[in-house]
Amino acid sequence: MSNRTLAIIKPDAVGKGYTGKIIDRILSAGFNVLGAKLVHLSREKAEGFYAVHTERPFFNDLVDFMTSGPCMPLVVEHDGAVNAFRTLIGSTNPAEADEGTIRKDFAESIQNNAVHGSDSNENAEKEIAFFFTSEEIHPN
Ligand code: IDP
Ligand code: MG
Repeated sequence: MSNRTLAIIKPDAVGKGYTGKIIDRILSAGFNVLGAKLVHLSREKAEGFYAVHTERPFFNDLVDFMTSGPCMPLVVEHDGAVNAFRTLIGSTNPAEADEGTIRKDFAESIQNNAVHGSDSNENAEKEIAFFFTSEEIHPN
C-alpha cells in the first residue's frame, strides 16, 4: 500500500488566502508534508495534468480555472494516503461533501473545489512525478 499522494491547493483557495488553513487541516489529520511549491500552471501543463478529462464538457473551463492563478502542489504522506486524503477533502461537488471536509468548508463550486487529491496509488506516483523531482521530496 502506498503511503503518498499528490494534493493541490487550487487557485480559488490560494487566491482567497486559505492556503495556511488548508495545510493546517492536512497536518491536523495526521498527514506529513514531504514536498510543497507554489506554481502558476501554463495552459499546456494544466491540460497535461487533466489529460484524462480532455473529452469532458467542462475541460476548457477547468483549464481556465487551473491557470487563473497560482496553486500549491503538495506531496503528502499517511497510511493509505490516497483514500485517507480523499476522505479528508470530501466529494468533488462541495454541495455533496460531508461536514468537516476541506471541500465542504473551503470550496465554492463543483469546479472551484479548493483541492485536488489523486484517485489511485498509480496516479499518485505519476502526479507526484509530474510536479516534483526526487530532490524536492523530503523524507519525514
Ligand atoms: P476529483 O477532483 O474529485 O477527483 P474529477 O472527476 O477527477 O474529480 O474531476 C477533476 C476536476 O474537474 C474536479 O476536481 C473539478 O475541479 C472539475 N470538475 C469535475 N466535474 C465537474 C463538473 O461537472 N463541472 C465542472 N467542473 C468539474
Ligand atoms: Mg480526479
